[in-house]
Amino acid sequence: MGLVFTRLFSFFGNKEARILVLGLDNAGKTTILYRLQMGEVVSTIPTIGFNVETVQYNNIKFQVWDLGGQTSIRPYWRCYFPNTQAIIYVVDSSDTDRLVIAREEFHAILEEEELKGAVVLIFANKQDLPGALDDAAVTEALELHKIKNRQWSIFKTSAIKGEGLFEGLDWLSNTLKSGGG
Ligand SMILES: Nc1nc2c(ncn2[C@@H]2O[C@H](COP(=O)(O)OP(=O)(O)OP(=O)(O)O)[C@@H](O)[C@H]2O)c(=O)[nH]1
Ligand SMILES: [Mg+2]
Repeated sequence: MGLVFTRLFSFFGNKEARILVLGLDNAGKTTILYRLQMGEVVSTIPTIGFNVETVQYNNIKFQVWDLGGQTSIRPYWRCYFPNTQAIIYVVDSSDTDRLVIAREEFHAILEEEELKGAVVLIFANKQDLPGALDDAAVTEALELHKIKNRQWSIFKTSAIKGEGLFEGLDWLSNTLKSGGG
């Protein structure tokens, strides 16, 4: 009860949400973070550790944590799991060779007890690249139909062109406002 109250209070009182941005290295997570925060494409280097920024949108203050996705640092993702309302899972839709790994990492995240209540937004990123799979194909490849007891949605994005990102945040803020996460 105490915990529920605290969460409701922090949510509706301050309208804050803690969001983790996860996905394989090179998926575009850091590019997305700064696109959302500054509205610009920044040049990135692979993230060792994390970046965290606040994004104010639709009356919600999103505290967005962008974690490095390299194989050797993925085990540290779990340090950031507690008190997370939502996950943005970013996929490089043109990196078809690694979609199997992306799927495995994704389903491992869904199994995590601490993330049981988190809603999930999937970004099928890099839609501007030739050969990028569309949202239906990424849905299939990630086996999203297997998701149970959780609100989720997928959006086609291009962080470089700035497409699809705020449509995803719209879905996220509406879902969180109506009690998800
Ligand atoms: N064409 C294209 N390139 C993109 C897009 N989003 C990101 N990139 C590029 O992909 C590369 C990796 O982007 P990052 O944002 O650094 O990837 P990351 O997911 O943060 O990678 P890690 O920090 O290693 O986990 C960069 O060269 C970006 O410019 C996109 O939508 N389209
Ligand atoms: Mg990064």
